[in-house]
Amino acid sequence: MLRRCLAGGLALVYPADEGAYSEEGERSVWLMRLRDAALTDELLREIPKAELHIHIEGSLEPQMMFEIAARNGVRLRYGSVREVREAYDFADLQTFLDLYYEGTRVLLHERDFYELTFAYLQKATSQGVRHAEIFFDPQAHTDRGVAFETAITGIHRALLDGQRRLGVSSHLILCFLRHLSADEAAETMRRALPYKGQIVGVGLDSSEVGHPPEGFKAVFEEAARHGFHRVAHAGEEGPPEYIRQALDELGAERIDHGVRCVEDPGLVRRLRDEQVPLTVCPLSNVRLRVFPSVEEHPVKRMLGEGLCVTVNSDDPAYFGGYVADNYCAVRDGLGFAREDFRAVAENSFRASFLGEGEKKELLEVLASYFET
Ligand code: ES4
Ligand code: ZN
Repeated sequence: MLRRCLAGGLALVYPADEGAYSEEGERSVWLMRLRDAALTDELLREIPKAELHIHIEGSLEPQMMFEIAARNGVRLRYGSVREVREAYDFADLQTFLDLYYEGTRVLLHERDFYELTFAYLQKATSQGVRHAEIFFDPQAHTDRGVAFETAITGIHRALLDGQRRLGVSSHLILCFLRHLSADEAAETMRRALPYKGQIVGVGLDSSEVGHPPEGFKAVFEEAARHGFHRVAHAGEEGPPEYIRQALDELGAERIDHGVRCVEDPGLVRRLRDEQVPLTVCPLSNVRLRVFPSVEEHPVKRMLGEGLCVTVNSDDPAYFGGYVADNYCAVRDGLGFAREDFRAVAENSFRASFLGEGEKKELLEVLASYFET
């Protein structure tokens, strides 16, 4: 089907590799995509958007990893930035996480967390991010002897400066590491309480398979009692059942990833009917081999099914791109059109934990961007 072109010239784009055809009975039909020539990288960067799925520790660029390691006297197992990048060839989520936790070892002082966070906000604002809801993994730091206070104070100070100097608003979401115990999550919740005013919600991340959401029911209930929003990674590598558990047992208001919902039509219906936001991260899913390529990623189908999809970066330093780079990837790989980008950007503000007034303001900025 030809897509309506609202903004100028159309270009025919043929798939880059010969494998990208669909089988229709006996016939092989080349998929030809119409690409809106006006959808330049620059235009996609300029779309006002919220980023709702970004792990701050996953924004640690190799360059910064080396700088901070040097000043903190931390020995890395790589000799150069190039060697680090070469190591970023992941077989799955776990092989990535092993390197991700290794990278966090350089972060020792408040200043390190500040610089990491402010650098992310600079990069994000250069890609059109007006509001960011940022995950952090306190247990990745407290388990190494770095105080909860050190991490959150550095991050929070950068968030305040981001608002003041860059005009980007932000919220912080504390993630529990699901490969650790529920008791350790509860202890982390207790440590967070003195900083309640600096944290908008709790999440659940790390190694998914074998660590179902239901194990964290009690700590999510405790978080809810304290007024925290709740989100959870589910259906990234784990089965659709984990998405159901995240909703029913944890009271998750958004599902991070959620892409394996496509295997379960009943669940897709539910997610659509309830308009549960899904924070999808296409480049992450390809790098971690959840899907073989962006061309085969279901995000366009999910949007077409009426799901509340947002597009995000996850761990941008490790997965080859920030949020607008993910927008470019779905343009190139899946033929995302102008109205698709408008939908995901609108969803990003609607699905955020901003107040209704702030959402309305940002949705108006977005509307005027698309209408001029
Ligand atoms: C993560 Cl991609 C991903 N999945 C689960 N947990 C994570 N922590 C950081 N990145
Ligand atoms: Zn994630």
